[in-house]
Amino acid sequence: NYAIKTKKNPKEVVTKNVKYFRKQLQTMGFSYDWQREVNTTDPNYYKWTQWIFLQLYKHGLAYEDEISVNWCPSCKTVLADEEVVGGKCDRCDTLVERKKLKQWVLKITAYADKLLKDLDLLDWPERVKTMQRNWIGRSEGVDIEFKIIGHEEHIKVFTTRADTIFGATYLVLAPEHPLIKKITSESSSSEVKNYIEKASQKSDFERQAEVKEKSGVFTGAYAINPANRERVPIWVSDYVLMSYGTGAIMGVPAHDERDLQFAEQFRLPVKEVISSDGILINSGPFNGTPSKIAQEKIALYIGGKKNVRYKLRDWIFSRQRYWGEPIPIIKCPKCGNVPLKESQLPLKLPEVKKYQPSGKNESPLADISSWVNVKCPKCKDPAKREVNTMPQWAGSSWYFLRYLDPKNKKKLVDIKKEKNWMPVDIYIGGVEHAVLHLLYARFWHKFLYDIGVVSTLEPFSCLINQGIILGEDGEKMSKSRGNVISPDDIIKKYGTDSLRMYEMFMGPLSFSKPWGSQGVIGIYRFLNRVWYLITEKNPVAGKKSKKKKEEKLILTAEAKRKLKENLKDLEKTRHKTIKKVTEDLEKLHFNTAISSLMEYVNQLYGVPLEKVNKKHLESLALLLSPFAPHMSEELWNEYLKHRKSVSKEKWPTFQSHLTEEKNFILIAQINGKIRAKIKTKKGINKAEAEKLAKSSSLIKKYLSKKKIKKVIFIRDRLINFVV
Ligand code: ANZ
Ligand code: ZN
Repeated sequence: NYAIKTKKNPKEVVTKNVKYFRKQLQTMGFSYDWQREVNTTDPNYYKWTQWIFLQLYKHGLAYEDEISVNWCPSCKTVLADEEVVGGKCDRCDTLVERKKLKQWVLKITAYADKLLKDLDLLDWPERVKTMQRNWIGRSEGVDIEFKIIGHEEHIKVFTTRADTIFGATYLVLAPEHPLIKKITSESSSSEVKNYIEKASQKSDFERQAEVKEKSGVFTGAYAINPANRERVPIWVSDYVLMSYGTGAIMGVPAHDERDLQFAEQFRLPVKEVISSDGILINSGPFNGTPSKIAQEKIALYIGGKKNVRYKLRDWIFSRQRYWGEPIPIIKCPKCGNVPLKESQLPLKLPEVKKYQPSGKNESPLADISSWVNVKCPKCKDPAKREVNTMPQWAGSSWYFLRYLDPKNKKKLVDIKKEKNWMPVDIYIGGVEHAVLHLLYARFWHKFLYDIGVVSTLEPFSCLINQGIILGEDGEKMSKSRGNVISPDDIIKKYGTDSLRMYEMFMGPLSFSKPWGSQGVIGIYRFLNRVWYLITEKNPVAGKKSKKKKEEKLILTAEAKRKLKENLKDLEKTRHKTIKKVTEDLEKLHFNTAISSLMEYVNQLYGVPLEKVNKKHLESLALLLSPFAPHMSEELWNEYLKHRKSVSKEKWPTFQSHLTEEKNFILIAQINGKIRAKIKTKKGINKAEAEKLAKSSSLIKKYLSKKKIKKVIFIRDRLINFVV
């Protein structure tokens, strides 16, 4: 889209952007292994994307279908259901239209059950799992047949509420239902035809919208309700979708909101069949049966067939773009679709001058006759290449596997390497991927598992949705709002380490939070404090400060004792800080880890510099290194005089007995109200705590002339006098 808009060749645009991204990532000091860089638009990479497509094809999971699809008139391409957000194109916000086109489709529905069940194996945010569950939309129900009066055929409906069948007062067919033509009476036919015509212009999204006004038309035909043998009219309405269930429903207006709206609009009878306490009424032999039980019984009574239905649709995989992986299929007038041989991969995207969409429902590749016209590999007669390309989701559905073995020419990934690395331990990404990339990648992975390419059922064991950084005004950053903070500017002013560390300090990783200019400055100052602490204590050779000699400390005995105590305390803080930062990092609680580093530095500033042991400064530099790697490296090598890079050093360790707090604050209450807080030793018993509290003047005054009825004691926490 960007290339078309700016009239630049997409290949040049991508090359330039990759270079720019790489530079930005390197500036940030991220610890990526650049030898494993992959590029989904590189033929050496997409050879394997095409290879996966061929395997899907061979297993009957890639097929062509003439279907009604989402069409973006601005992008001039077909979109997957997942790319249509609120009825609009996810990329350009244009209202999506419906078109009937022949498309490649991937049979993700064959994996619906596995995709649903295996969500239980994942340590993912509950809301993402819920989104996937709803998107897959499994429903257990019953298919029921209604005999059409005067015709041989039956209308099959899908219902999750067979218990309500005695209240089914009409049937509704989706406008695309194949039986409509056959059963519509002559007097209704032109009206029905008009209605179908209009409905075909609406997208499924519009049709599902919660509108009060329902539309519909009577076919003139009737069916028999199999439960009570009553005659029910057959209607057509677009609130019933052809793509779900059987494309036909039984209308039960008394117990379904949409059916009620429809019935009221068209004055159809409303018949209550379940009482307010869930017992069947007006239901012949089932009167008095609880609704849940009746569901099973009625299904049996009318010969309904139990069925499981999914909302999930197959994945429309063709795009009418130039820039995408070519689909490795040759279309022969005689042999039909003929897949390329694996040895013919990669099928390279031809370099072209014109890459704008033609607007003729096909990719611009169709115009490159030298590329399109080939011989059929089977019969050698003239044939044509498939001209549609794959969607942008293809290459990203398996890229994490290629990182493990990026240069392998023989295989997508070596199985030993795959076994060693997979699954991905932590995957951090935005929630907007919930039913797109994260579902597609799981589908492909499960397929690769089934054909023995990978050894794990799931690709990503733990998922974390990071929050987004908002503008200072608390709104999403956008050019039009003028609230965009450029990382490049921040880096110029305060350095990469300040930027990194501030982003980690802003709050929990999963929260969205506004940028704060003062916040970056705060971190910048903190880093300066660390810098001076270490460089003053350890000036580089040659610059030895004279100050040090002049400042001889003369201390009283009391001050000496105090200093000794402070230094002891400081050593404990060192161990506590190591523990806190280590554990917080593992939990990705960066902000609290940084807070503890700040407290540590404050305490270090509380004792004279020359009394600070070097091990404090070393621990500090090591603990700081994941947050501020550039500055830590400089301190580690230049001032603390170590040879190895700080990133190659061992992580500091702590001794647990030094991290344990010996004291605690005893909360003393009278009738549940806090009256005093007393610092004391951990582990004291009830009698000791009572004695201590009673000796406090704050408590004494509340207890005088009062009778103590009860004393509640919680170890190492509180004591409460009920008076
Ligand atoms: C009668 C009934 C009575 C229903 C009642 C619901 C409540 P889920 O859970 O979403 O699967 N339905 C079936 N196919 C449909 C289609 N193609 N287009 C629109 N609606 C369709 O819901 C299943 C219910 O959705 C089915 O059960 C059917 O309405 C409706 F008190 O049948 B029910
Ligand atoms: Zn678009």
